[in-house]
Amino acid sequence: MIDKQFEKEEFKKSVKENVKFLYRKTLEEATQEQIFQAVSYTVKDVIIDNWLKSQKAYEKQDPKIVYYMSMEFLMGRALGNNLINLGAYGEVKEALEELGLDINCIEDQEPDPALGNGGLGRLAACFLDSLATLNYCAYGCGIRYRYGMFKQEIRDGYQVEAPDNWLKNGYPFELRRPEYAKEVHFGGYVRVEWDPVNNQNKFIHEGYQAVKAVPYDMPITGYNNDVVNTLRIWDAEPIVDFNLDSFDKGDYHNAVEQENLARTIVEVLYPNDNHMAGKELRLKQQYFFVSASLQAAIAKYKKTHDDITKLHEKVVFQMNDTHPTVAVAELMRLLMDQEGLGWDQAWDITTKCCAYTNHTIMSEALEKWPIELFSRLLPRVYQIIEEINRRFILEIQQKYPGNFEKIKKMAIIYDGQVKMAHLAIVAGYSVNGVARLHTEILKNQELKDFYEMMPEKFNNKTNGITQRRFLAHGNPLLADWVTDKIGPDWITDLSQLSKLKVYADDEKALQEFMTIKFKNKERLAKYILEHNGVEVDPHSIFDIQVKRLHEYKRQLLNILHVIYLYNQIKAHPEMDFYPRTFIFGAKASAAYARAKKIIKLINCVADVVNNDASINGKLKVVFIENYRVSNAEIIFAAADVSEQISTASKEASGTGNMKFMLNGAPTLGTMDGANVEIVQEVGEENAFIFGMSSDQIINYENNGGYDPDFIYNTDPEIRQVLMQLINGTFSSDTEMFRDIYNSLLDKRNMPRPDQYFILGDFRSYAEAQKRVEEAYKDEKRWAKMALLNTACSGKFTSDRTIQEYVDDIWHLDKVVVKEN
Ligand code: 26V
Repeated sequence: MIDKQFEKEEFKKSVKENVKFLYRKTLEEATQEQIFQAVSYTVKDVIIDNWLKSQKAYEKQDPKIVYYMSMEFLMGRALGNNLINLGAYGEVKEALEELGLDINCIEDQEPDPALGNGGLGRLAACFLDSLATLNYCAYGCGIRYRYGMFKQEIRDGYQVEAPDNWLKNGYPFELRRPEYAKEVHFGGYVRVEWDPVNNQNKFIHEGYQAVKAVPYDMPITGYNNDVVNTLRIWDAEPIVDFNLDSFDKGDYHNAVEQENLARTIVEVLYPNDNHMAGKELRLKQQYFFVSASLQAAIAKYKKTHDDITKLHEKVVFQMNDTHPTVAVAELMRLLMDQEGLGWDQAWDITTKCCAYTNHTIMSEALEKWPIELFSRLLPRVYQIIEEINRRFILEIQQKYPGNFEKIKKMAIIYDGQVKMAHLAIVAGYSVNGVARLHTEILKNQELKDFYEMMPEKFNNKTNGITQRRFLAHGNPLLADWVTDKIGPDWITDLSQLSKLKVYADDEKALQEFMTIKFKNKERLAKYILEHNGVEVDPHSIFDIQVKRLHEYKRQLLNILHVIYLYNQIKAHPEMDFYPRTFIFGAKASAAYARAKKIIKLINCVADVVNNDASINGKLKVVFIENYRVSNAEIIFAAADVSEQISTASKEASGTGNMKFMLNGAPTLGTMDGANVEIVQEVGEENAFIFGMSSDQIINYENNGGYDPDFIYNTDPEIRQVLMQLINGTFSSDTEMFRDIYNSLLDKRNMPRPDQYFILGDFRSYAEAQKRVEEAYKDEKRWAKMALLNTACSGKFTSDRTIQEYVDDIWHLDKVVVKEN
């Protein structure tokens, strides 16, 4: 049953009233943006009722709560998603049409809340959607960055970063909660005092700077179950009273410093993905949101429970990578210094409350903080980590007497650094990887010593994605077709998609499936024309690679192959060649020079290829500017080929691969991350697999023997492509791509030339691309492959992932909010 407020007449009335109250305008006078705000307020009204209802249900049922602690939540737009989950999208679309408005244009007014970089942040957002949909009580805990992920502009082929001021018009889907503000302390020193009453030392933190953490809550709606959970993101404000106090004391300097700290701490999301820079402000951000979130969680628990030693029965903190790992020490501090527990009791609780997910094995991404910085910024927390470390080393010595190698490799504090992953593993009761292969590599390579010492902690949770956003909302044509064929249950039970397998040889169904794909390609072509000014042919193969730009993801392999194809077509104009559009979308970290050069290369190749009349439009290259969640939805729906070509062993899981698959695009990929499981589900004959295995790669890395120079010298076509990087083919400045060329061949490139085995996999990739072309030419075969990809994608719903977390790690209780 649809909510009364969404009935058309009621809804239209409400939108008009909101426009009047908010802007003193009539609908005709209002801008699209103002109408977006008015529509959102109407939707928020409904949500707030359910929010209160959920709150009440939780209070009554007292379920265990998961706090998903993450520096990043890449939410994407809320309006359309909320309408889908409230079951009101169709109704609202029609109501807006009757007002002469297009729901797509209204949705396009919403800024894309981009409080995350890529995979890790988007995963957090999918998890919140699944948690609410599966009736679990969950809080997302994060930071309300003033500026989210930068906006990418392409100027003269270069990436230019522009600030993302997502709050400038006010964000309708957030609620400021000043009554839940918490104080967070930085710097200062620790004074030790004997407490004769409790017969123990007291640790008193003094001389610190204080910041007020003020939460903003965003509603997270479940699908058709009236559940509304909360994403709580913290803003920083100066502590006014303290300021006045300081002025009184003449401590003007300190007051100004506190004000500055408050202003800078949540200013901007660090736009690196997979690279640890060791910036002090980043550690401040981490501690800031962790401390505030833990204080809030404990306060909430204590409101209805009086025994803090049973905290773990009602609360679990899941740490999204090591970024929030300071939580284990902060929880110890709160339990000891605030709640008065002793070490052993506090440790017992902490190690039953905290769990850790690893998202990468790239060594550059492992977080290590210099002792000097850490102890200066968080003196009391550092003391606690030292004690955790001391006790852990004793344990190592007990288990491996005389083995100092073990201590060196496993200590939390070593070589002047605090190693956050080690802290997370030692204090967490669960350590999980994000795809089967990734978890195996953790157990057998990266974290081998820890796995040997505490095997019971390690487990796998293969990632997933929410079908509500990436099919129901992003691909309405396919969503309706699926519902037409198998009913609507897939929306909350994606395994239902396997029922589509019976259509794999049904010509009519295949035809319908491919017609929908074509319409989605037309939709993307229109987007590309409007936003990039490039005309693309929806009859060509849409071959798409969208993800953050990183060398290990090998966008370079893709574009070098495009150059190779271009050479082939030029050399053999008569050659049979199915028209192809290579589509890229990627942001490079602002400080990652080589990644930015690869963007420039893609754009330079596009310039040459797209303007070469002699190739007859057979090849097109497009770089979609400002790839983000909102345009991703359109892109996945329109893909023929999903490029997942990371160097084997490097991509922990990937989640874009799953979004493509769900939307009926076969994977062209390496046996890396979750690709392995995708192939297992869909069958090798419905994917295009190439390249070295992770074992081969790891073997080369450990034992040497890889020689890109040999490939260069013995394969003239590869050599030609590489020469073109430095002979003026794609830039009159022959030095433009020298660094890229050198990265592949120069012995001085560290740790070795062609670190990501691009030349080593090139031939195998080109050959797989050839198989793609052959398969595509056979229309029926291709349609069957595409359909089977959708039909076999059921495993990759984040609903399945979340249920596994619940069963194996969190042990949450289901709540009932909606009475039947
Ligand atoms: C790491 C770092 C390192 C320190 C500096 C700032 C910073 C910011 C973000 C990150 C996250 C990198 C890890 C990451 O995004 N991993 C991705 O996680 C996805 C979800 O599990 C997974 O699908 C991708 O394969 C994996 O690369």
